Amino acid sequence: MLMGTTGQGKSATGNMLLSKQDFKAASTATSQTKEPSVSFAQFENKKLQVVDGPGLADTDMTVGQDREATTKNMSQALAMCYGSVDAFLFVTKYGSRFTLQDTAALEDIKKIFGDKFMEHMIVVVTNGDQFQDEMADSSVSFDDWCREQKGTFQKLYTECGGRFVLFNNKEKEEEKKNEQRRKVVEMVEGLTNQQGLYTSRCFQEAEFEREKMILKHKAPLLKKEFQEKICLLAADIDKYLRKPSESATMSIIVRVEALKEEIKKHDKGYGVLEELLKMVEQVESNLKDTEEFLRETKEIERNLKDKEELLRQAKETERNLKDKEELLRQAKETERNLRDKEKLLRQAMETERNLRDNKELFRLGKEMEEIRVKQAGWSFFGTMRTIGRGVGALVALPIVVAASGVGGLATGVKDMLFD
Ligand SMILES: Nc1nc2c(ncn2[C@@H]2O[C@H](COP(=O)(O)OP(=O)(O)O)[C@@H](O)[C@H]2O)c(=O)[nH]1
Ligand SMILES: [Mg+2]
Repeated sequence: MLMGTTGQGKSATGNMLLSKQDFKAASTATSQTKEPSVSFAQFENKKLQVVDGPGLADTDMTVGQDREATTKNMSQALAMCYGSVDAFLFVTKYGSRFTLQDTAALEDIKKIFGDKFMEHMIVVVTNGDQFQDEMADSSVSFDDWCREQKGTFQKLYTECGGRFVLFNNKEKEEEKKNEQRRKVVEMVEGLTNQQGLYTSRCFQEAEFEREKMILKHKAPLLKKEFQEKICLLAADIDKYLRKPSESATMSIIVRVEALKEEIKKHDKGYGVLEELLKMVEQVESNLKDTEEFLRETKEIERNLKDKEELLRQAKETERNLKDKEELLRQAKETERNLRDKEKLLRQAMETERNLRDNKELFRLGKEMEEIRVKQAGWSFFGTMRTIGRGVGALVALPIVVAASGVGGLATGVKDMLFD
């Protein structure tokens, strides 16, 4: 499977290997073949199957706009190999140096295909004609030159076990063409014998890192999108805090939860969008803090009102008490007055009684006087009667009638005097 950034000579290399022009080689780096294509050929009794892998535009790989599509194309290319690859031919042009773009592209390809990728990689350095021209006057071989390289190139050379091949796609001599074809085929065979095949299982094992890489490249866009949503949410929370209501709280809570869920869905547990999740959680925690603060303020307000009410009641009680004291004082005064009146009454009654007693005494006195006067009269006539009775007894019975007449006369006189 051929791979690498656009314009490095993938299609030309594929055509050279197959000895036919099945892959469309572009003359400019701008025209690219993004879709993979496959072709077969016979080379020295060996059946060759070559997949012209998806062209990774430099811009794609460095800016990382569409890793998802690239991965899709890669997996499509893998399917074209029936799920197993003998070798990945990473194509890079001699003379253009091993650029940062190449490094970035390779890093992403490694993530797409996983750990086993490097074990199955061969670096094909195209523009062999240019190399030969430059080295024409020196005895430096391609291998010598590779070993002399520094930096990322050297790192890559070591990493893939020195599997570097120089390729001249402009070669005209058939023997030289076959020679370079043979070199690549032998290297692939050696690799397969040593490492086995790269299979779709290896691809599956790389899924986690691949998805994470895709997400990482999508992250800036996603972050921008979510940051806008978070800003809107924060603005709405601010509005809500100025005029809190139960329905607004509910709607904000629902939105916070939905946003968290959406971020988690995109993150798929890779932690790439962790930062966004933290932002939403921060907004959520601010909301909770403010709500708590508002609740506390309301409670303080309520307590204050309660206290004010208590104070008011206490004052009223005090006022009532004073009123009662006044009433009590008045009652006592009334009682005192009553008692005074009672005393006066009692005195009046006593005076009356005394008066009555005096009157009685006076009456009794008078009566006694009268009795005394009567008694005095009675005693005179009694004496007279006794004398009369004595005289009568002495007089003879014949004069009893005359004596009784005198007695009756005396009694009639007495009754007339005292009744
Ligand atoms: N001189 C020279 N040009 C080459 C070589 N290989 C490819 N090219 C040219 O480089 C350009 C890009 O090649 P192409 O195969 O389309 O690159 P791809 O985008 O990787 O498929 C084309 O104009 C090719 O003719 C080479 O070995 N020597
Ligand atoms: Mg191409």
